[in-house]
Amino acid sequence: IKKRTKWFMDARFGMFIHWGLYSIPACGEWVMSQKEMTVEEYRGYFDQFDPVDYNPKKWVRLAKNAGMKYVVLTAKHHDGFCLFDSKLTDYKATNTKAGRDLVREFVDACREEGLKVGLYFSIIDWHHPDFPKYGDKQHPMRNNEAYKDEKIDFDRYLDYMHGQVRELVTNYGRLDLLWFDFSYDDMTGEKWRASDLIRMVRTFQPDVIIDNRLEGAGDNHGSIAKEHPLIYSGDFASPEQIIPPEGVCDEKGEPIPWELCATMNNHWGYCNFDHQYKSPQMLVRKLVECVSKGGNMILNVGPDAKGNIPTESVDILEKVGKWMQKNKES
Ligand code: JFZ
Repeated sequence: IKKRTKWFMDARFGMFIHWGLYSIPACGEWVMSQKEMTVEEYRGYFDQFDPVDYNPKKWVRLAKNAGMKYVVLTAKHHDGFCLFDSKLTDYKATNTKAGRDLVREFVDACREEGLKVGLYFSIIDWHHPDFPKYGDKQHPMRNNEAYKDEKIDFDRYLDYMHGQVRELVTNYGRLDLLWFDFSYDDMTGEKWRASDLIRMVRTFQPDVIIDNRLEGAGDNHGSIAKEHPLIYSGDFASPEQIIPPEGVCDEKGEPIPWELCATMNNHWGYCNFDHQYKSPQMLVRKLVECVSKGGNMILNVGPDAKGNIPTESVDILEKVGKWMQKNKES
């Protein structure tokens, strides 16, 4: 097991935060794709975005009091909207009513509270003109005949995507974790020029730990468990929602780092009609099960459009925190 994953293996419990323009329609982060919205239609949320209650210190303190040791925020999700001040696009928080780099404040808050900092970055981008549309499995315009014969320059998209990752790894000091999401179909690492991407990341952030989703997602762990992992195989496996019954092992049967990503209800992004929250008891049991099998759990919250974590989630995290406090090693 690589040395850089030590803190991660010790940390065991983190907070995932899915937050962006999709918090406004309040029905999950896939709304643009689910409702097959055009870039123009979706732009309405960009014009509306005004997170008056954004206070990442509050989020980070909540995480810390729940016993979490790291926090990962969606710097950019599939919709392409950037919470950070990318020089490569106008489609960013800086140009909304928020008027500032929201990732910067998040990173500062984590450091101030002494938690490790992670950024989620979607390699999928439904806003960029050079991203494949018609016939793609999940693009909002996948069924729109108007895009059938459209010529795109995918390399131009990749230059843009790599450029944004470069901004993230050079403009915010030392990052602890990068969470790329995700390869699908035949979009394996090479199609994203993932070897170059990771080499670039490593020149600036030799110790950052990286998930395994440049190679796949869900059940497909990619080459991380193989004898000769690819350079972009990542530092940890990222099973989703379901705890692997035996943990995650490599080909020789040796355990490898992994992290269950789980959300409290049934959505990642804020959803105002999803009240199906797991109980604090169930979440503690899940965490204990992950840890007993050598894994981490990253538990998701979806703040609303103003920047407030739903009260249900706050309540659950406070109860989890009480259990952590009572049972922590002295
Ligand atoms: C991905 C995102 O699409 C989703 O919005 C969220 O950010 C989540 C943490 O990650 O969701 C996936 C991606 C791939 C699989 C499942 C969920 N998969 O292949 O099983």
